Parts: sequence; C-alpha cells; structure tokens
Amino acid sequence: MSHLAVIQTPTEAYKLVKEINGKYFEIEGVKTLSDALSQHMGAFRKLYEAPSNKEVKGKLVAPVASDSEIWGAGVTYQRSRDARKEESGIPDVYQLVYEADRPELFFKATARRTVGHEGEVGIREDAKTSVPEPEVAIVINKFSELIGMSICNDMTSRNIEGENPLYLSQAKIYYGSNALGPMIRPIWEIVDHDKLDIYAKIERGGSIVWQAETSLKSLNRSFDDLIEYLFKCQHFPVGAILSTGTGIVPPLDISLVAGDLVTITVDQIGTLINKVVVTPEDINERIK
Ligand code: DO4
Ligand code: MG
Repeated sequence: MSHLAVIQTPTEAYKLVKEINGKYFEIEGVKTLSDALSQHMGAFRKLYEAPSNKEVKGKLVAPVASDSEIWGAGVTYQRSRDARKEESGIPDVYQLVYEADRPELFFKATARRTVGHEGEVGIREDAKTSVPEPEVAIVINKFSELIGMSICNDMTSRNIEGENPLYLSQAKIYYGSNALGPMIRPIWEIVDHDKLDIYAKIERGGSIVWQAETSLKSLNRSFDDLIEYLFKCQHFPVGAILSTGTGIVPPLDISLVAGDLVTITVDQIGTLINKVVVTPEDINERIK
C-alpha cells in the first residue's frame, strides 16, 4: 500500500513524495502535486511506480501544492438535502439542485486556506452553529482523469448558510474552514473506489457527542458526472481537488465548540483528525 504525500522540508514547502509504511520517497522528475497533475495519469503512474530508494524526511502537511484549488460539491446525498431543507429558510433550492442535472459546485479553498491531518480547523466566532462535513475528496489531473482519493472536512457555519443560501461563501470559506488529508491514495490501488464506507465522530472532553456513517454507494452523482461539470468552461492547468459532498450531517442540536476533535475515516483512504478552535472575527488583526 502506498500514498501520495506532501511534506514540508527545510527547502520545500509542498514536496510531493511517495509514502510507504510511514517512510517518504522521492518521485523522480516530480516535485509537487501540481507537477503530477499536469501530466497524463499513465505517464505519472510510471514515475510513481518506478522503484525509488531516495528516502526524504519532512513534516506531513495537507496534500496540496502552493497553487492547488479545492472545490466542493453540495447536496449530493439525500441526507445533505434533508438537513439543508430543515435548517434553511429557503428549502426549495436544495430539493431543486438535488434533482437537477447540473450539480452544485462551489469554490472552497486554496492551499493557504487548507490544513492537514492534526491541523486546527476553525469555527467562525460570528456563527451560532458550526458543523463538520465529512467528505471524500477526489484528485483530478489537468486532463480530467481521476488520479486519487483523499478526505476533506468541509467545515460549515450552519446558521449562516441556513439564513440565506447566498451566504454560502461566508459559511464555507473563512480562516480554518478546510481540512484535507492525511494523504492521497492513488486510484489504481483502490478496490471499488465508488463503494467506500465513511465514518465520522465528534469527541468532546474524551466522550463521543456525535457519530455517524455512510457510504459512497449513497452518493447521488457519479464521480464522472461531477468531474464533467467541474471541467465545463473551466481550465485547471494544475488539476483540481473536488470534495464530493457530505452524506452525514449532525442533528440540529449538535454544534462544534472549541476543543472538539473531529475524526473522519474512509475505508482504504485513511483517517483525518482535526482539533476545533474559534476563528476570531479580528483574525486579520491577529495575523501579522
Ligand atoms: O448547499 C450547500 C453546501 C452543501 C454541501 O457542502 C454538502 O452537501 O456537502
Ligand atoms: Mg459539503
């Protein structure tokens, strides 16, 4: 078993390596995830699978390159549709998009806005209720080929989106709102990649306050369909990462608080764990 991992070394912020049993190895001719996603899958796979004994040391970070884009798909599971209808003052838009040919696709994050495994995810200080969205992320190259799969926590300020769907970007994109990782499993190593099980839990003070599971079998869209729409009238010179939507949503009385631990496990892909902190309204003043 192997993964595409991104590590931080003293000289490279986002170095792409091949992970085997916790050790990282150089991929000859490929420095970053963007290098990998700028070539056809066949060509990249050859480089990835070529034996390498050049071990590299570094700190595991989110599996992105400095110029990566992370997008989200929404209302792709029945549970997500029902939860949005329940929380929203304008429920019809969710029913309509669930049934429409065109999926909901939105811009979610850049590399700078993404934390990796064991990084801190934020809840907006000005939100009343915040939830994790445990999702499978697919990694797509420039030629719209599916290269691998990872795990995304599409953190969401629930009451802000619920107040008005036009507030979606504020509910979804803020400091600490995206976690991705721990690594990317190459698609050619995954068995039945469209049937994987997904588990999530929130722990508070050592106790589980919410847990749920679903399966990609309940995804209402195919990956091919999502990729086709994402690439319509768009150019992704360094590929893209698409989080495919959540099939598990906590009930309305569960909201994240600082100190919570969110764990998301996807079969064959891995386990992403993140601690929750508050993103202060004046974060811009605090980060100099
Ligand atoms: O419609 C709003 C966003 C939905 C979403 O992020 C999801 O279903 O996962
Ligand atoms: Mg989502």
